[in-house]
Amino acid sequence: MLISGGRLSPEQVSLFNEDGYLIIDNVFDPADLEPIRQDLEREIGRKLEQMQDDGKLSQTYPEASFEQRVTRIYHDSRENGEEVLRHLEGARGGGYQGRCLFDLITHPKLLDVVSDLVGPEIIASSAYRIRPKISGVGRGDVPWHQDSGYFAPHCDRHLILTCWIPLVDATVENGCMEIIPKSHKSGIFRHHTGGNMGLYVIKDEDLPATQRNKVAAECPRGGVVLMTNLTAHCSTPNYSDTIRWSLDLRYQSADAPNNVNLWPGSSESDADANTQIACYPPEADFIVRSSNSPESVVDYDGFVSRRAAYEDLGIASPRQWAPIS
Ligand SMILES: O=C(O)CCC(=O)C(=O)O
Repeated sequence: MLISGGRLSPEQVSLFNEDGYLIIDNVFDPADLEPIRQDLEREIGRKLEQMQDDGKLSQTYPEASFEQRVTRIYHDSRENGEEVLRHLEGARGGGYQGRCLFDLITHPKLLDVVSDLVGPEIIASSAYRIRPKISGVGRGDVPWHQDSGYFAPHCDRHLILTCWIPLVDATVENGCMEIIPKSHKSGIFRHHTGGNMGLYVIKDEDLPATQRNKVAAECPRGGVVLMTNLTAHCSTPNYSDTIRWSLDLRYQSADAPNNVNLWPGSSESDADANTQIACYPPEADFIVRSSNSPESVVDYDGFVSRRAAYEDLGIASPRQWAPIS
């Protein structure tokens, strides 16, 4: 589906509300994604040189493409591949945090679309991820879940919008997501711990009967998959011989619970408040668009320092589930 004038039409907003997801093929010009792609390539190069200097690997495959290089490292040594992936992925404040990432998170074209669903006061919610899904390696396969399975229960009734952005065309072959339309209308499903890579998982028998209507969320480079936090989705194996690079970014209204005014670790009461209030307390939320208080919009340095402040805090995940049996 396409947008015109960079904004969602009222019909597209209704479709999103009805189905719990929407795939827009043309949010970005493919060229808009070049800076982050090139910066990730440079970051991978730097990391591999450092690992080579540390004597961890002899081959760094500088001639390999963005879609191939980390695969070669991974297939030579799982341990080295994991180290590179962890370096990039980002969780609890870590991972790749180049300016090009910030520029993408705050890209006006993306925020225009986000504002059509979330409203004009936009907070980039804490949990964003970079996902290089390597062919033939199951670590990138994500079991059925709702993002709210990870968020605090009091946030189930708020919209936390996922913007899933492929850096290459995402297809069934290279492991795009699958989505169950309208699943966001049934509240939170029971999750369990112990899915692939320790992720939360909804068992098949706990998924709604409409799972038979699941759709493959194929999306071209330049497009964005928009989803609610209650939309059930999973991510399928990569059967291609290239890496399926994507980012998932999240946004919410400033009216939804958040931790933008809390500086973690400054006092015990802050930490308590943080745990009770934010939708995903382990990581930092930050304001990316505001007409009410434009001065509160974070700049790149503010983004990096807020993320860093949460990095080693070890704040517990706000939602706990029983182990899978
Ligand atoms: O990128 C993927 O393969 C999975 C993404 C996902 O599950 C999510 O964004 O919640």
